[in-house]
Amino acid sequence: MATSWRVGTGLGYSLAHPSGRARESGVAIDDPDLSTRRPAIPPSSTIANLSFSRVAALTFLLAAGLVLPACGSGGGGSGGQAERVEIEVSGEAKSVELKAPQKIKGGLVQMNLKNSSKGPRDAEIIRIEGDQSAQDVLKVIESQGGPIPDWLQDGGGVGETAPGKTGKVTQNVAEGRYVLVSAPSEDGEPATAELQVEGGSEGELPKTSAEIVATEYSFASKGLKPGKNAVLFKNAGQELHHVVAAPLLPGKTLDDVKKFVSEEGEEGGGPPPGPPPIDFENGFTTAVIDGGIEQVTDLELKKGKYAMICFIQDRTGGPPHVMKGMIAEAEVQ
Ligand SMILES: [Cu+2]
Repeated sequence: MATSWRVGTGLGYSLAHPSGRARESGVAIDDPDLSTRRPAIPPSSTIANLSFSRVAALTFLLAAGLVLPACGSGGGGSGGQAERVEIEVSGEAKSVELKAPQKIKGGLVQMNLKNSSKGPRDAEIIRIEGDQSAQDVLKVIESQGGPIPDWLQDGGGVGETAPGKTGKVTQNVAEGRYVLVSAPSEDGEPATAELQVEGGSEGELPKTSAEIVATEYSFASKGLKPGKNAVLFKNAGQELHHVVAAPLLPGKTLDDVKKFVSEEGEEGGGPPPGPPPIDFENGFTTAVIDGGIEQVTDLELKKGKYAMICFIQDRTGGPPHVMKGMIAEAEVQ
């Protein structure tokens, strides 16, 4: 996924790939007719754009992803007994090489994504209920605003991680066959790997004081502090969701971000006029997760206000959730 805040269509992959797959007609936020239109993702060369794209890409994956049984949240578990899964990505901007185990024990799992590549990368997992291939998964991800088939379940994994860093996520992972997807930071093909998850013991997620809860079509957050946070990201809705977030620049408001996003999604549009109202460099994205899934992820945050956005579409297809109002402010204090 390239990184930018482009409003892509649904599953982040489109966003991540500004090269054109994702470009079509634009759609404005609050457009009453959006159910039949798709947002455009104009390619742009700015860092900001990159961020958006990336987010989108991740989103997609997540959406497809995990349908794990949710386990008790806020339990007293330390996560200490979680099965550790080490994933490493390398490669230049347009390419991704993915190193990951082919088989892991499920239940409570801590996934560590070491990013040895030149750009931001994610590692999202999707459970496959049929005999579909990784290519079939990518096809869904590339479909703009198309339906998300029922054979794609759960979601999860590690959101966008900066080069040289290791991203960490803890969640319960159901038994089954998974596809692991990592998208490039620029236009290019994502890398995929098959992952077999065998039964393990579900456990309680590590306790956190910070959380972000997604539903249709809104976010609620609390306890976010400057610096490193362990954050519970929970999907309390029915549809797939992710979080793409970035700090508001000084003097900018959520309305400015809404305007920016809808302009970016406009038909035939190149980058919107004027600088983006958000600080893409300090943004973050989570993996895409299905309703009932939750995970604890480490996020590095700055004091101030963030805009949180979801770019995933409904399972029945349609515009990215931001077009249905899934954009909210988070306070980091
Ligand atoms: Cu959503």
